[in-house]
Amino acid sequence: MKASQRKPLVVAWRGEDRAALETQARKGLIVVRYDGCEMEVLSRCTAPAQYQYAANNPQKSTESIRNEDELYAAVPIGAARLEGKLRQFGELTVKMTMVGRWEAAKADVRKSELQGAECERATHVITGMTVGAFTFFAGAASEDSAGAGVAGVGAGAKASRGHEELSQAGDPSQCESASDQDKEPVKNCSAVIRVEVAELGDVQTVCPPGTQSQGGKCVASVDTSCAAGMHFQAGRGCVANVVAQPATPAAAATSPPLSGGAVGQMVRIPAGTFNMGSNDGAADEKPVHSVRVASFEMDLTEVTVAQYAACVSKGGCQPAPTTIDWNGITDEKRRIFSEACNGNRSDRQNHPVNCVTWNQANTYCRWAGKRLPTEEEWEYAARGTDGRTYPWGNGAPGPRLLNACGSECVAWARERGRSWAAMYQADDGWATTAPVGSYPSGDSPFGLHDMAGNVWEWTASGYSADYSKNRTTNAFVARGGRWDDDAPSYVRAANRSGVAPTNRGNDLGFRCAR
Ligand SMILES: [Ca+2]
Ligand SMILES: [Ca+2]
Repeated sequence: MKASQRKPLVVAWRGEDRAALETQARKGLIVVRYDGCEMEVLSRCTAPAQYQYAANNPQKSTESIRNEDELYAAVPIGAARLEGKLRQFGELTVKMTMVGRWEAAKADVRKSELQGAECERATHVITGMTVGAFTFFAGAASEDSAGAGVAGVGAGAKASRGHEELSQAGDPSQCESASDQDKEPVKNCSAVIRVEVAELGDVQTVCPPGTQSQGGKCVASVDTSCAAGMHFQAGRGCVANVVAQPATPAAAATSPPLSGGAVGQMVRIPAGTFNMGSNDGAADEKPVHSVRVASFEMDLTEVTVAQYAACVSKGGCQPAPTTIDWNGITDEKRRIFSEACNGNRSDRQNHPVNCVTWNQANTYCRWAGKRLPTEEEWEYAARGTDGRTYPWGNGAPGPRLLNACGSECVAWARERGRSWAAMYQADDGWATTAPVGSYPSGDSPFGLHDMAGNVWEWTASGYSADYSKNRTTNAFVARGGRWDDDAPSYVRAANRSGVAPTNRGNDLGFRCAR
């Protein structure tokens, strides 16, 4: 199942079926039978947990669907019924105002824990639901207002083909009164727009010899073919034949005097052209497009607690925060998970600094005579030119390749009353962050450490809903996945996350470029 199909929009559902989700959510975890295209709610089967509501300030978003691939990725449930409308109108559009999310207190439910009737047919539980108001219509986004209903206008090849409402729920004007302090969705703005599903814990994909399960699909265990200029190395995948020597500290002498001096070893990344993005991932990774990146240098590792402290002691940076924060965070979450902030931990000097805002990351890089990398530079540095999925190649993530959520992290979460899923059924040695460079088998083709996992990394680039859209400055792109990720898709080199610049996550750090 593709990553996008784990977070399907449910805007094509019948109104009463969506309303049933709202009702059911107040009773307990929703159990479903889901095959990627059809979802059946098993209302008589229950899972032993509840949802908690996490509110945010109203957030507007528009999603455009222009071909069948996008249709099946965005609205997998009911997509077959919509193919005709898509052909007729050329485009389907979802306009959303989101005010919050129901979050399951427990995500890794095992089939044996289910109670009630029909549970033997269950495949997934719903672990999250985005709520608010939406309009789903056939036609382009621009045809929703002034030109609505006017067919055949325009002289160009892309003449307007009109507008037809397909479904609608909630009242966007009611959503305006929502805030991140809400304990539950505001009236008339509580429609379920998108659900997130997790496979039941003991459903396993059985794969033929020579392949392994990856996000529910069987893929070749090891791909030994490499692009020109690279060779295959057991345990590492394709690596560049020549890896440039790290820049010497002397090279930093040419940096502007703003700098506190070169901090952290850097690797020279040669200029190159690569295919950025992915057709297998989320909508924001599309379209795949060719990008030419000029030569630059990238920090070998994520910026560490000790490196950041050097900037603080010289007056260039504020102390690293010791709490997490983002819009809509609950007091309970802040209390439990701030523990994983490294800034004040003398035993974590060689761990990545985390819980820092975008501005704090940007300030540090400038102080060091560097800058944050663009997301183009970041993705190129992570995957090189051969189209590989992960920094190490195409093999599934495992406990020697990266620091993600293995059995150690599930146990850590359990001690804190949380039920988390594992990316792999093994112990990778570090429950939260790991010392930088602990997983050299997972290095990128240029020898960079931890380009998958450990902490997400801030980039200089504003987020866009996909590569054809304009970028915003309300959110910056973070890359690479993190220590608490439970699905391989999150640590793919093409995966993107748009993060508000003031967010401080215990799974979010950075590295610098120049
Ligand atoms: Ca781990
Ligand atoms: Ca990382």
